Amino acid sequence: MGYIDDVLAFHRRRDFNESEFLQALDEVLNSIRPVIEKDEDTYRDLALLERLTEPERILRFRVPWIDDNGKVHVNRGYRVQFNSAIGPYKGGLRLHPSVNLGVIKFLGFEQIFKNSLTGLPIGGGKGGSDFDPKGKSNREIMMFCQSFMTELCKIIGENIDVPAGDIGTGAREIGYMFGQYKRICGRYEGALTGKGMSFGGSLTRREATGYGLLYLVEEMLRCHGQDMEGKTVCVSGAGNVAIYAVEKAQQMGAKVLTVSDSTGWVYDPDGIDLDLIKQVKEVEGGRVADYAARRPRAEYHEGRGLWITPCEIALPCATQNELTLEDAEHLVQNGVVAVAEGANMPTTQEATKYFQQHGVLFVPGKAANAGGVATSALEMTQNSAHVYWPFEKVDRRLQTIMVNIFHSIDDASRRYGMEGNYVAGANIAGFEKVADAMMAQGIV
Ligand code: NDP
Ligand code: 2IT
Repeated sequence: MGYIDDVLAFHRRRDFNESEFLQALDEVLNSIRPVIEKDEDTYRDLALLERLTEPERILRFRVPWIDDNGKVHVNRGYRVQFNSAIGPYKGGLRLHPSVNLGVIKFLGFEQIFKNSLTGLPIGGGKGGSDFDPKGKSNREIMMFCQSFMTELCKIIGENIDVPAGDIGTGAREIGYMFGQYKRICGRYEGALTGKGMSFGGSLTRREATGYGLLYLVEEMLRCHGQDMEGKTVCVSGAGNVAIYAVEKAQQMGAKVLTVSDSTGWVYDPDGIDLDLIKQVKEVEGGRVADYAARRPRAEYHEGRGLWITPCEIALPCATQNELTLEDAEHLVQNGVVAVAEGANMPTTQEATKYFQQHGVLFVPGKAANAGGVATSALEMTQNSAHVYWPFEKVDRRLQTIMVNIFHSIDDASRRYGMEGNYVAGANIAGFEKVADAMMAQGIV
C-alpha cells in the first residue's frame, strides 16, 4: 500500500469512532495524493502525514454550571490544538449537543488548511462543548461561559491560541468568555476574536463569513463569464453565516429563495426579507417558522428537504453533512451552476463527487468560508497594534483575501492537471504551505 493508504488505514483502526474526522481525513489525504506521490519517500521518512493528522494537543475538561433553579449540570469541554506550524492555533468554539471529540477534530483538521489558504499567519485549532444553548436564560449562558473559560484560559492567549465563534457561539458568548479570561489572567489582550466593538472587536467580523463566501463565488463566476446579478440562490441555515450570505447575495442583485434551521425550512417566492429574518433570528431568537408566519406567500416545511428548490447557486450554511447525494441529484436536475460551502463540510462526499461529475462549480468550505477566520486574523492584527480599522478597510481586505483564495485554489488545480477541481485545489494549496513550514521546523 502507498503511504497515504497506510496513514488512512491507521486512523480508521485507531480513531474508528470519530466518523466526521475520518471523513475529513479521507477527503484531504486523497486529494493531496499527487503532491505526496511526487516525493513519497521523503514524506514517509519524516512521518509528515502522521504528524499532520495527530493534534499537537487535546484538552478535554469538565464544565460544571448551575441553572436558574439551582440544579447543577456537567458538560464536556474540548480544545484541540491541531497544528501551529504557520501561526498560533486559531479556530472557533462550537456549542451544540452533537459536539464530541470526533466533531472537534474534524473541524480542527479542516481549519489547518483553511487558515493556510487565507495567507495569514494562523495555525489550526477548534473547541467547544456539548452544552445546548437553546432555551437557556442569559444568566445560564453566562454561568456556562464563565465555567468553560475558567478551564480554557489555561491554554489560550494572544500568541498561543485564539478561539472565536462557531455554531451556538456568537458575540454574547464571546463577551462573557472574554470577561472571564481577563478576570482570571489579569491581562487585556486579544485572546478571543469576534469581540464586541466596545472591547476590541473588528468591524466586518460579524458579516465576514457570509460576505466572504459571496466574494469568492462572485470571482469564480466572473472567471467563468458569469455574475450574481439576477441569479436564484438557495441558502440553508439562518445563523451568522447564512444571514450575511443572504445580505451580500442580495446586494449583488441575486434573489435568495430559502433559509432553514434545525426544525424546518422556508421557501419565499418573493425573495427572503432580510430585515425580517434578522428580526426573528438576531433579535427575537425565534425559528424560521416565525418568519414564514409573517410572510403571506412564504411556505414553511417541517424537517429537511430544502434542496428540492430549483436554484442556480446553492449555499449550504448550516452544518456538516446536510446536503446528501439525493439533494445533489435534485440540484443538478434543476440546473444548479455553482455550490459553495458556507458551513464546514455540509456536503457529503458522494454529493460532492456527483456535483463534480456533472460539471457544477463546487467550492469546499475550507476555501469558501475562510472569510470569517481571515477577518478574525485582522481583528488580531488590530488588537496587537491597539487600533480600530474602519469597516471599508476591513471589508476591502476581506474581499482581496477571498479573491486571492479563489485564484490560489484554481492555480493549484491547474498545476496538478485537475482544472476546476476546487476540492483538490484547496487541499493542495492549503497543504503545500503547512508542509513547507513543518519540514523547515524539524521533527516536532
Ligand atoms: P449559528 O449558530 O449562528 O447558526 C447555525 C445555523 O445552522 C442555525 O440556523 C441552526 O439552526 C442550523 N443548524 C445547526 N445545527 C444544525 C443541525 N444539526 N441540523 C440542521 N440545522 C442546523 O452558526 P454559524 O452560522 O456561525 O455556523 C454555521 C456553519 O458555518 C457551521 O458549519 C460553522 O462551523 C461554519 N462556519 C462558521 C463561521 C463563523 O464565522 N461563524 C466561519 C466559517 C464556518 P438551529 O438554530 O435550529 O440550531
Ligand atoms: O470555522 C471557522 O472558520 C470559524 N468558526 C471561525 C473561526 C475564527 O477563528 O474566526
